[in-house]
Amino acid sequence: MRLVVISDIHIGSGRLDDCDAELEGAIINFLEILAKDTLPVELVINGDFLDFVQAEPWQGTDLESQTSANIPLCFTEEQSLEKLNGIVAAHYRIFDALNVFLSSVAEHKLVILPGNHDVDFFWSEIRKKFVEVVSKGDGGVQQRLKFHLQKAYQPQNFPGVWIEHGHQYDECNKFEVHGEPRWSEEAKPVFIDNDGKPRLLECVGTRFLIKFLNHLDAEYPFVDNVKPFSKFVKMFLVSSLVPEFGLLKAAVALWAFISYFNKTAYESPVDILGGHMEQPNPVSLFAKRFSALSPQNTKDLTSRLKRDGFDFKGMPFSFYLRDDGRTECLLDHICRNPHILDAIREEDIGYLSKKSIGGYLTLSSSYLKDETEELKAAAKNLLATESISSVIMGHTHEPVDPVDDFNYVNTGSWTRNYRDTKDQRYVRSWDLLRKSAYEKFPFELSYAQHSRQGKLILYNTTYLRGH
Ligand SMILES: [Mn+2]
Repeated sequence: MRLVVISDIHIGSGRLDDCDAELEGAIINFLEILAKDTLPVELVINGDFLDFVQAEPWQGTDLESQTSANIPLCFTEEQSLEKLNGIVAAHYRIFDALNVFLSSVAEHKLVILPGNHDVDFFWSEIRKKFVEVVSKGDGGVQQRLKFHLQKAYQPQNFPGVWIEHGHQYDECNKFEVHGEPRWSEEAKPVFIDNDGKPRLLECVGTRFLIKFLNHLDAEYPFVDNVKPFSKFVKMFLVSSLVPEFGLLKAAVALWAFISYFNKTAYESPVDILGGHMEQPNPVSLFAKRFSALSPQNTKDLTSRLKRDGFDFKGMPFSFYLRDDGRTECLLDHICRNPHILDAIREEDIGYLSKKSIGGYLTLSSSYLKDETEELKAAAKNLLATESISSVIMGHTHEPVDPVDDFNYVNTGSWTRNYRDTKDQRYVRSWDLLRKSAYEKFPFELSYAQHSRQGKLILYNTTYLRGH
């Protein structure tokens, strides 16, 4: 038996779908190769196989709700099902390839673990529909397709192997309520909302995507492809605080993110932000950012704010930028009504260079936790347990190769991801996140295998467009 582990394929549908034709082809090709393997294969898809958060429908106020105790919730089972139907329609060839894989060798097996983008697998209707689509009614195939709704999967045939998506070690994407994990059959990430409807628990990362990033993604399709999240915040989101270096919309999204942490019952924001938010004060950076708007933009924004119910109390816009308390009040209003920013036109998006951003770099250093390191630390702890000898995770989208004394791999992602190259080190702009920057986002197909000697191997091939 051969153990093959992949993760983070993010198959979606519609405008925000990361899985383009080239990627789809690569996935099908991979499954066809596995199908032909004469040795029985246990294929484990370790989370974020499908992307429900970005699959259509992703707009609409009905996608979010909360419990009577203000715990944020997102999709109902019905909404998840609508999303799944869209994904299947857009990528039926991948589901066919899974069927071919399972039906070509009678011992081939598929195990699916949910990740933070497909927590929807906790719904029974989603699992039922998935099995129906992949098995095409074949009972033998159905028996060899399993979902594992627990924190980690330890395959019976491979003692000592621990497989886990990894989001539970990521402050922004973990599923927890009042310190209790909600990621198992016994403690499902499902709660009843104010209207009595069962819905999925919404982690901070998902909330951020639904509220802000998904809207930017339409124009900048690669905003969610700079991973891990902390890297994106450091490179792009924080830059938007500096006039002419990014979108005001993005800056506001960043503010919403920070204040969201301050207002929830989650862990202290200081844990996530590294305690460096005071130097320099982000509110004053926002004030500076707003002050730098052109007179026309200021005028348009002011009238839009008035129209949307912001009470200027007879004072000019600039009055609200002179004092931190007032600026915060303005920001909170915009966060609740982000469409207000449609009133302004932003054209000049400068390059980020080491020289010209001084203050930005100060703010960004140790801004967020480094997810890749967080997961490595968790793997180290697991490996210290006697019964665990190999750890496989995903989630961060940054592949990690095993080293001699550390039998841990991260399978990265099959989506296009930004790679830092030497010549690009200090010159980047928001333009990089537009569709035209395609070639800067190669993809890497990585999969982990477990050798007979108990060592993990990570195979990867980088694909560049046209290569
Ligand atoms: Mn993930």
